[in-house]
Amino acid sequence: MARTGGSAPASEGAPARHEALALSGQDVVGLYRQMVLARTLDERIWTLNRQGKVPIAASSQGHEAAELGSLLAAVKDGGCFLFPYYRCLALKVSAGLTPLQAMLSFMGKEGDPYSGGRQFPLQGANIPNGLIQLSNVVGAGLTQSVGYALACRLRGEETVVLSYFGDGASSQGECHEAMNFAGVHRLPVVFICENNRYAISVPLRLQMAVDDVADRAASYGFPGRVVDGMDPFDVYEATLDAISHARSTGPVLLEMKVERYMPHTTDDDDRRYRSPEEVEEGRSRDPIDSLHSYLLEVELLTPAQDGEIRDQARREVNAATDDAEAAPFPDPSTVLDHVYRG
Ligand SMILES: Cc1ncc(C[n+]2csc(CCOP(=O)(O)OP(=O)(O)O)c2C)c(N)n1
Ligand SMILES: [Mg+2]
Repeated sequence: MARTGGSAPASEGAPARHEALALSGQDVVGLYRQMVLARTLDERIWTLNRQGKVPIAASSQGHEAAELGSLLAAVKDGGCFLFPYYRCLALKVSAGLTPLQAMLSFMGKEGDPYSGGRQFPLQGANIPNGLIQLSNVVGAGLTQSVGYALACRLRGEETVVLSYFGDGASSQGECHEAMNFAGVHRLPVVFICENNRYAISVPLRLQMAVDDVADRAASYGFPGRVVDGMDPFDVYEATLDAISHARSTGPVLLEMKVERYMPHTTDDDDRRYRSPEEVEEGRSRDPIDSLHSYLLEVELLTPAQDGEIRDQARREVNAATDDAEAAPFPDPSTVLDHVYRG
């Protein structure tokens, strides 16, 4: 008997959960494939940090269902633009960035498509894949994404902007400014808060006096909804709905409750502020395990196919690691290229 969890199949007689959402078997297996690849890459990056080859990384382990369920909705819609934040590795590699491009960026190598090895990893504009994350200043992406949505409106485009941020960012002044402005002008933005209950070491109860970030939406005049961010189907359904509302009516705030499996970044030691039991409890609801069980139960996946998906992810990540290690660092004589000097 497969484990029931966030992605539990429908009961006897009812359509399977993905069918009820008009998703094909290929869609769901594709989602699983993306999750496995993102996790494999993320784990490798962490190992490379410990070997001294990656200076710093923020992990999306535990956030995959929130990032990839919402990305699937954006892809199905076909008219979205993404403003991720620094934790969105899974989102970025599934939105079109290759594992090699990601690895070059994490190692600070010449071919880094974002900044040629000069910036925090995966940070900057990646226009071919419809991604902008200009900095890791917490909350700054929110106002930028709202400005982008306003520009789309002025140009007469139908684009909906998906703006990702953390629970800690929701306590920043820029979050208020962005949501207030978006609410006043009914801009086509879906605000996606990946609430992992921590801002580095600061727990949620010291960041805000209410339980749900989603409650704040009411004060900006638009809907807010709490979503189980460990369940890709709930995430997909809520995001698709929110995109449609954003395009026709105005902003929506989705609060995805997620787990952060790793420390804040590779520079952090989370044993100083949370118990191993708390992390273990979160791991018992791993979105990859739940989707795996679901796929076996609805017979969209066999153990052999699963093995092939995992081998394929390992091969891709191995090749990306080898190629990025062999790539040169930027030529020191180019250090001031693309730098604004006034
Ligand atoms: C304006 C600003 N203040 C502080 C920091 C340092 N900082 C980096 S990440 C972070 C925590 C953000 O937490 P949250 O928004 O919940 O995102 P998470 O990392 O948990 O996904 C802080 C305080 C920063 N980068 N920018
Ligand atoms: Mg957080």
